[in-house]
Amino acid sequence: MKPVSIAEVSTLYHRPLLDLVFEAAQAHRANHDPREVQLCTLLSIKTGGCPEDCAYCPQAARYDTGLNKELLLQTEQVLQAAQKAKTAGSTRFCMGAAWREIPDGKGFNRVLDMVRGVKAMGMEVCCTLGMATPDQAARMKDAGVYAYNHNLDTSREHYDDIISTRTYDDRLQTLQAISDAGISVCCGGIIGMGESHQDRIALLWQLANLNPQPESVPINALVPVAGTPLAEQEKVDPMEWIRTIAVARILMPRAMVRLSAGRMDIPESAQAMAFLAGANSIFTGDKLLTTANPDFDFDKKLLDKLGLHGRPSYKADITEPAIGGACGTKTGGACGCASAAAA
Ligand code: SAM
Ligand code: DTB
Ligand code: SF4
Repeated sequence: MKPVSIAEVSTLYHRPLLDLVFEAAQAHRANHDPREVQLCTLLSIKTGGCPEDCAYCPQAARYDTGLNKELLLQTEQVLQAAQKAKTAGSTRFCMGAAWREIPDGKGFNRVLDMVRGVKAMGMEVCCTLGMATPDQAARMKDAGVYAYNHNLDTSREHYDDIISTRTYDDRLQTLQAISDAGISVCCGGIIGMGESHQDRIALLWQLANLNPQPESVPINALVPVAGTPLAEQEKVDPMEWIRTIAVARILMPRAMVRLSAGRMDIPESAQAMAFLAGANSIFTGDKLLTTANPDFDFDKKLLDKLGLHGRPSYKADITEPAIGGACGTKTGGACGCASAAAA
């Protein structure tokens, strides 16, 4: 992928919204089945008590958010939750821990057991456990971790206003270790933390220039939690959320662009527009890690209304026949392109 300049990202970002959505929809249809949405479910396997100071996070020990701390769950509890998610149609299970970095020892060994168990169910396994070393990344790969989520969160310039206990370069190093181990990188950010448009542009620019580009890009809208320094932030304007999604789709055409935190406050019609603008993945189930998310039933109805359906697990690994037409799609005509349908 040719590097993109920050000026190019800025020009894209500032385009009239509907032009941007139209172009993003074309990029989406040229690279994905536009009817398909990846359904992922999160579980917090170790909750709260985190030593970091991420200003948005209800799990940071230093903020009084009223959260009940929980030690690392037992493998059996996790496998039960994964089975429930699978039964509800989810194909990726993501385990999150409120750790600064992965601690070597019993805890990590137990997480690797969880990974093996979830993988055996046929689900894609994702982990988000904080910073990881190359050796830990290799062990996760061996156990069957498919993707690792580690977000840049915001621009390099805005980062220091949000987190002081680890650096932007620490994050880039973990991403490198993950991708070197052959694990798929899931990396995105949060909007609505008081950042400028320029900060969003810089974040999107940084994500698009990761090498390789992330396989999935979670776009979170801040969930302001009482007790955190960002508790009083104004809610993100859904049109700005859609703009960010559209730019992510155009810059990272092959990635899964995920509607992540914040959907509870975003009207259904705006979520529909986000799918048009190229989003093709959501978190399902009534809880994210510690905060609320639309329940399975709400999302099922939403997808039905829009004519969307779930994406099978491990689809990226299945070699698809080159059935694309002039538009470059591999959707066998699902894009609506006459040349693809005829091919
Ligand atoms: N402790 C690990 C870490 O920081 O990498 C893993 C879990 S952490 C909660 C994963 C991501 O959740 C963060 O990087 C952030 O992007 C997102 N997140 C956390 N709290 C949020 C909030 N209140 N609103 C939106 N996104 C949030
Ligand atoms: C991501 O980017 N968003 C998810 C997932 N990766 C781990 C987490 C959102 C957490 C929102 C706050 C909470 O529920 O604690
Ligand atoms: Fe800890 Fe992760 Fe929350 Fe930061 S985002 S405080 S590292 S759990």
